[in-house]
Amino acid sequence: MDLDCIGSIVLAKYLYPDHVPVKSHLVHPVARKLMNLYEDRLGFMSVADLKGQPVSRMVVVDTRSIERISEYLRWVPEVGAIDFEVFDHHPQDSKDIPGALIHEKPFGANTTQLGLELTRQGVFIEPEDATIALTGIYADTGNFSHTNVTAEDFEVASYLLSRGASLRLVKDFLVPLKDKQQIALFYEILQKLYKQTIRGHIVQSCYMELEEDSQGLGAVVEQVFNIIETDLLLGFFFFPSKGKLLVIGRNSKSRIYLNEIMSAFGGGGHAQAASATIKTPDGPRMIERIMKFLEDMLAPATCARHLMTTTVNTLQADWTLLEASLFLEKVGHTGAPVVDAEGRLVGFLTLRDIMKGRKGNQMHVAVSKFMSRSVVSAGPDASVREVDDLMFEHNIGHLPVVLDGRLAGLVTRADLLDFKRSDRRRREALLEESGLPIVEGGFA
Ligand SMILES: [Mn+2]
Repeated sequence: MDLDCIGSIVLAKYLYPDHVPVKSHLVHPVARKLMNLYEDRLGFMSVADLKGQPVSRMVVVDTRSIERISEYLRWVPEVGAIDFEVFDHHPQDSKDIPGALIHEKPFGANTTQLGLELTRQGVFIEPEDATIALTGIYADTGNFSHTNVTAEDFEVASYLLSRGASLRLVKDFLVPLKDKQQIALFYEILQKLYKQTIRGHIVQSCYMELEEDSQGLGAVVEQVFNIIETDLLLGFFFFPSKGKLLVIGRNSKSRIYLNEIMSAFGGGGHAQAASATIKTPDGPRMIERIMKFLEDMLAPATCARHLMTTTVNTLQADWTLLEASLFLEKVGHTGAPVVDAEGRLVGFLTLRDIMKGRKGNQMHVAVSKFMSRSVVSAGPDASVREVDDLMFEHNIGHLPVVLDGRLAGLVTRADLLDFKRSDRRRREALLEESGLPIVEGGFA
């Protein structure tokens, strides 16, 4: 629904007072401001509200294509029983709604056709509706500057002004050229989206070749991201004349860090929104490499269960400090989790705790008296990042992993460092293998 479409709807309501306007799920970005202000007044029902409703007539405005109204027919039980009446200013098309009564007038704006009918019938139009309709005419005629403008467009505009349309509001609803380019891009991206599932994540991407670096590409990608359903959205914009590929990404999953993925080839940003600029003479080839890299990066995340040792040397709560001390010496540890007879984690005892007992001559006392009881632990599914944060925040060298209260394993600082080191090496090797060069970073 663009401005001319909404203008047409508002006037169609006068011609067909017993009909109900139905809102498309795709509102043109250019019409959003007007919709925000007038949505209540327009009194739309949603396409979903049509579900199971017996529909006998549909009045279609600003399009005559059956494809463009398919969303409206999805829930209607008997499409064959519907009488269609169409008001359009586009030329005939092979996708015309079959059997429809079509009113076709080649006016600059479609709103003009409905407005002309109202002037003939002498119908009284409210000032707010006149404003909405006039906005539609201004939008589709390029402020009366396009070559499609007809005398009727002026005639209806004049009538709407006389009915109290506000030119100040009309001007406010129309957007400048820069935004128009963005809107065109927005629609092109929507058309070109390619959907795939990578390791269980929905990834939508599009590829476009552009001549000029267009300002606000990030904002356009953002708009697309807001209306589609996806985990990841990647916009690839290749500038052949500049030998440059711009990658703009958006992400809705909390466990995916897009900034880390982008930083691998010189980009950056945030976990949810990041971008990179890569010098390359061959955009499509570079994208292949990036997607391969992405597939590896989206591998199921390493978590505590992968880092931990499952054969943990544990202490029993009822052992004496002396027994515990001898045991730790034997296994060469500086501390160990303490479990009860059922294997439940009840505390943690370190050599430092034992020192205290030794100083106080209490080596015969039970471990449970000297152990710390508030043990920091993690679940088996805790991410590497969470494990890292816990160990750093609490300044601990051992992190017990607990499942249903029972000790399932133990992550040590050495386990964590080993993992980080090998993970870094793995990424570096992958990058080298993929041939992704590092040039300049960027935010979008
Ligand atoms: Mn139109």
